[in-house]
Amino acid sequence: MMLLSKPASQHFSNISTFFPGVPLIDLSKPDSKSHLVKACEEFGFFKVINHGVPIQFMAELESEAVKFFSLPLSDKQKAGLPNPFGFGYGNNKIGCAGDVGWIEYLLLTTDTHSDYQKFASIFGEAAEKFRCAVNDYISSVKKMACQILEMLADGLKIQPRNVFSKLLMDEQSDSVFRLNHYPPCPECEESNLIGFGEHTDPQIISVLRSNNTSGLQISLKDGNWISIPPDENSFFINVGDSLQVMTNGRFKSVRHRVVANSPKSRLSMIYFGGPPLSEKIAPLPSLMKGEDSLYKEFTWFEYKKSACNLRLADNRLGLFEKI
Ligand code: GA4
Repeated sequence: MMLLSKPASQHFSNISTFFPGVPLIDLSKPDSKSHLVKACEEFGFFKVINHGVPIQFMAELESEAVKFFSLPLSDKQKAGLPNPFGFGYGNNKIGCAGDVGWIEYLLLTTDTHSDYQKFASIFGEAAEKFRCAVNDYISSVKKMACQILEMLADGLKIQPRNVFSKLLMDEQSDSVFRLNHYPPCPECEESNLIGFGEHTDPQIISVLRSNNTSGLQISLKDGNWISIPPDENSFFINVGDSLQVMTNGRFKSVRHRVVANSPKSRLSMIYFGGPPLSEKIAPLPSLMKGEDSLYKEFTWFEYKKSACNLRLADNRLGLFEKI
């Protein structure tokens, strides 16, 4: 991988080893709804098991991703430069405001048919295998994300139960998918090298699966950072900024980051379930019970556009909070 500059070492305080208290949700259990609501309120983050996504889809996509990231740089760059509204390959640079990380990645829309020309230009004949692996994986993970969102609506006792999930199911849904590769950096082991800097996800819900390499950390309400033990057979779910707004701050979008000082490669795949660009993002009246909205009204397009010009660590929702 080409680095723009020598990796900067960062000094973090209060990082525990692995944190045992991350909520674990068994999606096959009927009583999970209340646990889900509690996890979204307390952490904005949880791990799910018995998720119904075939392990074979996870393994196949991982193997296609490993093949992609093993290609010569010039081939990977055929995907074009990434932008938050589309497809592309990125190396070290994240977003448009100057953030960097020890990472290379592929950003994809969730409509693999419209991206097919780009796949074909990278993979030639192997393009269809890659596209199918992405497609199978996204379809299955999206279904699980919708199931979680419907259980959350039930847990919050609001109707209709597809009030959140319909936004992901909408044909115009602006969801994104990304494959992240954090190469090993043996000489950086002591330095807490930043793979992906701290941020919250702008969308409604994010579904992350990684290989068995550590690196993911989340920030607790008290500001302490904790490391999340990897688990290649489970998924980690993040509440995004949009869900925080729709619940008028009851659910918290979780601040997270990836440190990349592992002797092993970390590979993650993340589905970001977002609303249509024209959707108004505002607290649901059924959740307000007489309270005032904490946010000014905005569309997903306006939020996404403003996010592009800010640094990764910035509080993007700050611009839309009522004073
Ligand atoms: C974080 C979540 C997703 O990975 C992403 C990221 C996007 C990008 O990589 O282009 C952003 C980042 C993410 C938040 C703020 C902006 C946009 C980089 C950045 C500095 C694809 C997304 O939707 O928002």
